Amino acid sequence: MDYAATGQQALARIAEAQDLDTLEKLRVEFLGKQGSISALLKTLGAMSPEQRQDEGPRIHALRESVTAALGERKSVLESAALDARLAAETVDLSLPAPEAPRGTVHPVSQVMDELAEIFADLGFAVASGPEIEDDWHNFTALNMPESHPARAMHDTFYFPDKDGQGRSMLLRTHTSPVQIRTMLAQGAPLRIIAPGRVYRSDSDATHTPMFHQVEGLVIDKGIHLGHLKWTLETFLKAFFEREDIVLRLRPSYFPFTEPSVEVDVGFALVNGKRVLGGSGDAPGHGWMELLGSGMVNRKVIEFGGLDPDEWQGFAFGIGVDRLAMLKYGMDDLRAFFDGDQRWLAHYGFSALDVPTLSGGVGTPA
Ligand code: 2U9
Repeated sequence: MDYAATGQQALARIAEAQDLDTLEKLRVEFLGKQGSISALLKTLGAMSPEQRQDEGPRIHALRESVTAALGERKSVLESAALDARLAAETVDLSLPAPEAPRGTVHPVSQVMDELAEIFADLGFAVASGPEIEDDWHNFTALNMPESHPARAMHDTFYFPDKDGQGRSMLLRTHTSPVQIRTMLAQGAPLRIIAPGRVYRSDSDATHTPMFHQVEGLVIDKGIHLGHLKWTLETFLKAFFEREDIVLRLRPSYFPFTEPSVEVDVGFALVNGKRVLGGSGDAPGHGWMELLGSGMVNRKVIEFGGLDPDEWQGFAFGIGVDRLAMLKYGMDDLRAFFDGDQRWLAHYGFSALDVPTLSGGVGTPA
């Protein structure tokens, strides 16, 4: 049989194909299951061995030349198609870019940034430490002995194993161990705040098992309650962006401070809502308990590796979540940790609005 003529015809038609669809049809026509060259290959089975030896190589050569021609034509047509697309399609650089989804800064992070900014201005550094603590740093060094109720299993999350020194491991119940670690590592004088997550076995509308605190510690010579009161007043005025913040100090008790004071802030009732500012004793006003503080207990100064006859200090602790609620008007603490996108979009802050003192610290949502 004259395979050469068949081959020439096929190659000519392949060379003439003007698009990839036509080329694919030709491939099926020649090499598909029912294709003409496939049919020729099938005839080999019915041939005598001599005939097959003669015709086999010619049929295979025909198939190979057609296969090669299809491949070459395909790449020519593909690059022509690409050239045509490149020539026809243009990118309009003047179009606005599509909106990228934008997250928000969580109010807790925002308030922590505001606190760091305000206290930096007062000369305080930000200190941090582990959230998994041992009971010495979390309790013993803070003058909370073995018998202290806060150590009980129903208040504190313990790990089943002890550390290498046989100390119980737990999720820190306050950020105070950070101050102990900083005193031991850096000595005195010291001005630090320790913001961060803390954990207590507590859960209801106003308590979550994890919440945020900021604690402050000043250690220096001749420090007294006057320094504490001025620092808190200056901080609260900057944070709430009001000059008329009035403090009331009440005697209290904490194991780590002596004397200890509870700090109340005066508020007014405006349309049934509490607005900080003014004396709580004024008509229509009241006092709101806001934070705890005191002069650092001598024993705690000793646990921090310092001589309490030489060094004195004051310390305070505040709930950051509570501060955020008071300043930005949320009423349910639990929503802080639900991760609801709508809540975050409503109460969140733009990452581009970094709190600054000159800008009034709080930035518009
Ligand atoms: C060292 C010495 C003393 C930190 C203090 C408080 C008082 C306090 C609470 C406020 C609300 C915890 O978040 S809260 O539940 N804190 O009342 N914290 S004095 O005293 C320290 C800390 C570290 C070395």
